[in-house]
Amino acid sequence: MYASPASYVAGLPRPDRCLVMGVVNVTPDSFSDGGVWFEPAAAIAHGLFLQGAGADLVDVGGESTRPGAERPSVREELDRVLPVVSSLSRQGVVVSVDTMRAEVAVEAVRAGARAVNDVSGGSADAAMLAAVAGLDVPLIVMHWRGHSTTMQAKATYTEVVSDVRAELRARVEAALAAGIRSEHIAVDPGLGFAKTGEHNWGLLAHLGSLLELGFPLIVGASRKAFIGTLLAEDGQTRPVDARDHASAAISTLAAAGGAWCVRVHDVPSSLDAVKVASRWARAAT
Ligand code: PMM
Repeated sequence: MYASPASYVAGLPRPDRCLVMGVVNVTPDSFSDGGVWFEPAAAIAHGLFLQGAGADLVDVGGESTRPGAERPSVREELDRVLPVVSSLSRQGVVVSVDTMRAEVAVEAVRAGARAVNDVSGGSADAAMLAAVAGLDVPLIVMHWRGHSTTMQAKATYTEVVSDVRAELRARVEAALAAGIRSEHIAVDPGLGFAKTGEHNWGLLAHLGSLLELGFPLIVGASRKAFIGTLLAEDGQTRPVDARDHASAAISTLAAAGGAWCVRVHDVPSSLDAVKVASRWARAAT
């Protein structure tokens, strides 16, 4: 059950366990926390809170990827993320910027971001991979098939695990060809992006197959709809704000399955979870 210990991404923290990435969505409409951290001061305070709670890194995003979401303009996205990235970075928080736009990635790294988290794996903006190569920072390459307005129509697979693995491999090869160093790449199955709940569970249950790509693996399950469906009672989906225990359970299993990092909204529960997984794995060796 226990895959080899989490590998490292150059330039990011290296605790002796799976990393915990806390999420700050500076958006009016993200499904998990939309609108709550939309004002810069609130987003900054939340980022500091997540760091204080033990987050190894804090992911700042200005574009909602909820199914059906409309995209903000580049200017709007920059205005959302830059003040937050720069303030958190100045205060010692390790920040990744969650963006599909090269221009936003470049400006965010100039403002202090230490990594780029592109949910499109460099597919949405033809300039992204070369830009990240030029910045010489880590890139999270997520599996993605299209923007939020169209993605659920693309949730068809011959076999989800091998299809996602092959598509991720192609994106990693594109990243390497663009000049991104291999020690700067992490991969992500993109739970919920052009995927049904069934697909998400299949991917979680086969993280080992994704580890075969040979890159650190990040898992972003926190508060997603498939958890709400699992925990539904009397036909009522479990509300977003009551999915953190299950999210932490997934963090435990992901860490035990060899994940390098989990991307979560509630940091304390997942930090405890990955500590348990790490201690358990040590006892098993
Ligand atoms: N999910 C969301 C946004 N960004 N980034 C990565 N690397 N992996 C994810 O699974 C992911 C992501 C959407 O969820 P949110 O609205 O809670 O941020």
